Amino acid sequence: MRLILAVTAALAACAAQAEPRDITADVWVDNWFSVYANGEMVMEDPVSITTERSFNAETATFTVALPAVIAIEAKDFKENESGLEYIGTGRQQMGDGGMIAQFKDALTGQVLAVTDASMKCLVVQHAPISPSCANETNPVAGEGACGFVVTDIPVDWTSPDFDDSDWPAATLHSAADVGPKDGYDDITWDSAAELVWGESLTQDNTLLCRLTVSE
Ligand SMILES: [Ca+2]
Ligand SMILES: [Ca+2]
Repeated sequence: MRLILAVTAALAACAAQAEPRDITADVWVDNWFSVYANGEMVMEDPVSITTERSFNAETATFTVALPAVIAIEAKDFKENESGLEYIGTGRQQMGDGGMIAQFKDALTGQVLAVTDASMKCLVVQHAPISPSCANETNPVAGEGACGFVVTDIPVDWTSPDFDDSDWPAATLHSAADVGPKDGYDDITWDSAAELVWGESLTQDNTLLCRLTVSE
């Protein structure tokens, strides 16, 4: 009897903890993103990364049990593994990234989580290894300054159980450095929400980031 009561109490506690909540997310990424909540994809940037000047912000509401691990894949556009864009034109450059997001209780509007220095971001594509690649007349991915570093994506990186303790913290970047525009200006950002990326806005091209939304 005591065992049954204990099990019942444990189930009740579990059910209370897992009560689903409606979360509204605002996300802006230069240039493309997808968002997972407790391992389920809940948002995907509808504007293709190959769209020039893709600076849209997206807002979506999804249902998830709290606390929820939010996993964001963020990509700065690159034409190939060299990390460059506009290759072979007068505008050939490394291009830069940047991201900001906030997660609110959909009913009350209370901000429950934001992008800031407490989140974790693993860079999985870094290129070019030297900025001088952007000055080459014939930049070849993988050669010299145009080398690249690719990190394997852990298969379960969106899972709430994934251990990100050895991932680096996100790096904060100023609005002046990121130059956020277009969709960014359509959102009222909470003062705690920070622009983040890897250490390099230009050379860190694909990031996996994780943060937790709690009550
Ligand atoms: Ca970009
Ligand atoms: Ca870049």
